[in-house]
Amino acid sequence: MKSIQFLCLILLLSFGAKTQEINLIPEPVTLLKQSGFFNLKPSTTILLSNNDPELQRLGRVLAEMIGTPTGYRLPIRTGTKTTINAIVLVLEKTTFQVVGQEEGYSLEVGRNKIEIKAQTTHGIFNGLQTLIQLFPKEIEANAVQRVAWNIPSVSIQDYPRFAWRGMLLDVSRHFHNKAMVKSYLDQLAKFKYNTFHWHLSDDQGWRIEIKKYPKLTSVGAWRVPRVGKWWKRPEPEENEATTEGGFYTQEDVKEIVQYAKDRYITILPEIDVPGHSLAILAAYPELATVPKNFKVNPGSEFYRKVENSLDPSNDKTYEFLDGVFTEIAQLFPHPYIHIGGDECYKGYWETSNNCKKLMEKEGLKDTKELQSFFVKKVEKILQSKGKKLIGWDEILEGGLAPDATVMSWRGTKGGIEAAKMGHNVVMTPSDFCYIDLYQGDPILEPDTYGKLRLNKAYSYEPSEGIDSKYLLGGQCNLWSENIPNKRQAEYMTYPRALATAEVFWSAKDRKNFDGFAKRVEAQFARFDVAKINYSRSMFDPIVALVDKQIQLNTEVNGLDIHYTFERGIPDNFYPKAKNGDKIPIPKGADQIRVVNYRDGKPIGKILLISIADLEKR
Ligand code: TNX
Repeated sequence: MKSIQFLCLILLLSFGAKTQEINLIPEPVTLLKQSGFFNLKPSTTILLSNNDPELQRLGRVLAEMIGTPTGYRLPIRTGTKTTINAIVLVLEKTTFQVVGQEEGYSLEVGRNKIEIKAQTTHGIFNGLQTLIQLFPKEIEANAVQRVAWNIPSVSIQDYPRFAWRGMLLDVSRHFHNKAMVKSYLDQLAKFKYNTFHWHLSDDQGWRIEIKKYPKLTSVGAWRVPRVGKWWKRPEPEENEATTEGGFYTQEDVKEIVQYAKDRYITILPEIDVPGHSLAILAAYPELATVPKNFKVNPGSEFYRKVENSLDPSNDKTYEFLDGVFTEIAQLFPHPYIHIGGDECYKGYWETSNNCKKLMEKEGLKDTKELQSFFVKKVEKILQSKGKKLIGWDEILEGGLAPDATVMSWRGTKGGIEAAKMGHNVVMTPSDFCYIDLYQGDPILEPDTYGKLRLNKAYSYEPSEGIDSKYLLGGQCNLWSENIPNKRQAEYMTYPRALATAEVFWSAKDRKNFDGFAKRVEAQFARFDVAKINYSRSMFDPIVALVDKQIQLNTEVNGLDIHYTFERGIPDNFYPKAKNGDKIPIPKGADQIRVVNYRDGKPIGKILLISIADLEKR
């Protein structure tokens, strides 16, 4: 009898051991694995250290997160009496003596209880996200699952490296509705993002109700329906119905701001001016240097051919912006408003008499200084609403506004320069942080601009060349020219947003790509349960022409590469290459097919590319 009990115990422990895998993203500052696990039962109590209303809310949030997939209705109690079989949330002012302490937390999982301690409810919230990631993946389900709810014993101390951990979503190029935005925020919160940069206006659509300027949405939010290659789509026809688009009412915005706040995410609204303003001009043509019958752009080529910049010499422009920013400032609690400032085409300013006159009067030597004049005036408008200005790094050109913060996207130099001048910076260099770019071979991916693989996104080091005093943090950006829907938004966001989450949260010395890739894969399984899309492009072959030979590579370790120059579909019986091998091109070869295998199973897509294409690259 004894030996059977013993056997059962061994089985139980080994079952427990199987669930012991810990795959947290972002990686915590310190993590100590211990033996054993906590088993969650229907009787497990959520114990809150005090009556703080927000702590109480978080207790209910936790009960709900656990309730749906487990089917358990965990009781919630308040008190300090030590208990067993409890998840204890302790809000106390004992300080972490570290940077980012406001968001820090400790998490102890023992056999008898789980305890999260933090000095702020934001810290508690972060601890909860980590705790959920320690659960079996089925915790992500939205219906009851039958699994043992074991949580591996562990001791974690954690806090962020940077205070600003952002994600931009462009809702102009393609409109993404309220439900999509909420779902997107749900995911961001899991990876400890705390800033949602909402790109609300651009040439292809204005997306937020402004009561004072109703045409912004009745006209500016709608365009003619088009599909096809972005920038090559047929232009709007005269009198064609504008049926594609959408916008958020102010009630929607309030709801989303609150939804984000409940997840410890603040929303940074962006109104992109003075360039990228075609949707504004479609609604209010009088704000252009030469008013015309402007049309919201449907993805056709127009840059430089059609004016898309506001007239900086017109008082009405500033009156308009004052009206818009009054309402924006009231809707969004974020201390900043993003005014864009990027890629402003100034060709029409150059030929405008009013602009020339203004430049002469103000002693502005070129249109870059004219844009700087504009931005400085906008900064005053924002300040009058109690807001700080942030803009893309173009706002450096022609002179930076006195208190402006710079978002560095054209590489890192804008950020470096601004920080040297004593301005705050947020880093989002396109070659590391633009998740609208190709994540695998362009032949296998939807059209976009440049390339950004997962390992490159992961390799980013934000502090290079920048005094940490001015470095607020960074973000990654999902521009949506080629993001028609939620599934594609998720495909482009994950896994690269996991890399960025770690870049901006985790300690520098904890970074390790191989370990990260393994954790990403575990996260994929959780996404599957949560029905969130993601890209598996990190498993795809990488093919290049080097020294007149074909070089084969993989992005992650441990894959076998199989290939053929003949007309067959390669599998693991075909020739095998090692990572980095260079293969001579056989005479007459016009194409190569490559596929990766792992442990005898195909993984990733089959890549077919012509030698001619490779030569062109
Ligand atoms: C540049 S980043 C832009 C966006 C595009 C993006 C595409 C920035 C400030 N401007 O308008 O969508 O590239 O990658």
